[in-house]
Amino acid sequence: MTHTQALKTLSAAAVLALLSGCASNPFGGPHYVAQLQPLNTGVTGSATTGQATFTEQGGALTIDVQVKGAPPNIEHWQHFHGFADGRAATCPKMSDDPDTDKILDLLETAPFAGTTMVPFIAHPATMDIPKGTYPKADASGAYHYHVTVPMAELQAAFSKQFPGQKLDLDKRVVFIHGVPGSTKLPASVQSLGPIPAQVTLPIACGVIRKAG
Ligand SMILES: [Cu+2]
Repeated sequence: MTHTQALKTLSAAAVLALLSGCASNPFGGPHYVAQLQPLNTGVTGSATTGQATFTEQGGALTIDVQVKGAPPNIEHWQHFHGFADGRAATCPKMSDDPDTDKILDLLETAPFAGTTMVPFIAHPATMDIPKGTYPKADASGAYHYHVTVPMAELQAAFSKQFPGQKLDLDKRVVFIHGVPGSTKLPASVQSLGPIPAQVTLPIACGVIRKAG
């Protein structure tokens, strides 16, 4: 490639990066995208949508999550979920609800999506799912989460929690959770241990796919 060709390629990539509107890496390592589709709209009364991107560059992983249509003015738990046995996770559909409450709770996602793995909190490598700081939606139900974490640190924390497993982003799914604490839910709606079902109720899911 000549110098001029290289410059042209670089500028085209830079334009694409600007057009895509996220912190992408025109020159760097792998890039992954999850398109978030709404779940439990019957409870939220709105369609929670958005996009999560994962960009590896220079030994760091940048996690960027843009959400709209979420229940406003509350914190939203968000993680990637997956299987610790190498299986690829998928997003459940509302029709996969095994009981008759028409609500897909966290435990009912497990056969499709596995377990909660990495929290998208202020410091993901702490792996502190219950106590981490999650983003809060604004009055319109939107938020933007953006964090860069050293890849080695996150991988080490992950392998400690899930021995023998790698991050394997393209086998994971992103979940957004959370409805207001005042939301009435039937007793059939289950949660994780003592955590209220309103906190863990899935409101959007997206399969993470490797992008070109
Ligand atoms: Cu989750």
